[in-house]
Amino acid sequence: MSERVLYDLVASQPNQRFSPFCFRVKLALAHKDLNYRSELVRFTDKAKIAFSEQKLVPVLVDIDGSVTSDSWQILHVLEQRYPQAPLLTPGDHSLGFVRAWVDRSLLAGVFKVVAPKICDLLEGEDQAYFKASREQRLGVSLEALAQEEKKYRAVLNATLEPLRALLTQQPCVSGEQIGGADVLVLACLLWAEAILGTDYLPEGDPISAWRQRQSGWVEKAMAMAGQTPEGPGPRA
Ligand SMILES: N[C@@H](CCC(=O)N[C@@H](CS)C(=O)NCC(=O)O)C(=O)O
Repeated sequence: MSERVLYDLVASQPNQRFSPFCFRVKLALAHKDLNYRSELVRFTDKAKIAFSEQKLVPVLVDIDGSVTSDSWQILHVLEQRYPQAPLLTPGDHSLGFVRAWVDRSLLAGVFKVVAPKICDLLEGEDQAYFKASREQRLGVSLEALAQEEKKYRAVLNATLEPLRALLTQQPCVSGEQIGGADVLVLACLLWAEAILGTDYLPEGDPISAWRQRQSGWVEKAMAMAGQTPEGPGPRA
């Protein structure tokens, strides 16, 4: 038996940790009360996670030394090994739709607003790598995205509409209690919040009320990760 370690993305300061995929794992570990140590990985620090035989974080090394990468895989591994405080319902495949919406619509919507600001938080080779790789992926320059920020904020707001409608009907994304869908959505919105601050949502938005109800969970996750509450956004 040894310690549990989460490899988490970091910008240029130790509190600048905003990866939505890493937030998924931090939220799940907090929910299940599983302690761990954070190992910080910069964008170009690929050597640090070479043992996982791929190039992305999160990577989780569990206390038995087993290595899992990919947040979705990690959520399933944690659920199987640590069924306390369950997040996934056996046989319920509807979470796949939430994952697809988050991965294809919500993440993309947030990304177009935050990407230029993330670039500003990076330095040196990390900044150059981020700019080149993201511009190639999007087919547009980060400067062009920044110029259209208002438009992309409006697109993000419209993308959030189904979530908004759902949260006027029920207290959690998963229903009465938090579950895997809350992890996927909250992790993505914590990314937005870390970069944009909390006021990226319109006043009185039911999504903000749901986010507020998750404050205890988020604070616990941040504390367990050794992350200061301020984060890198306008509040830092
Ligand atoms: N499908 C993966 C995606 C992980 C991913 O894209 N991680 C980003 C951080 S948010 C990363 O490691 N980026 C490093 C890079 O772009 O080289 C998951 O769910 O974990």
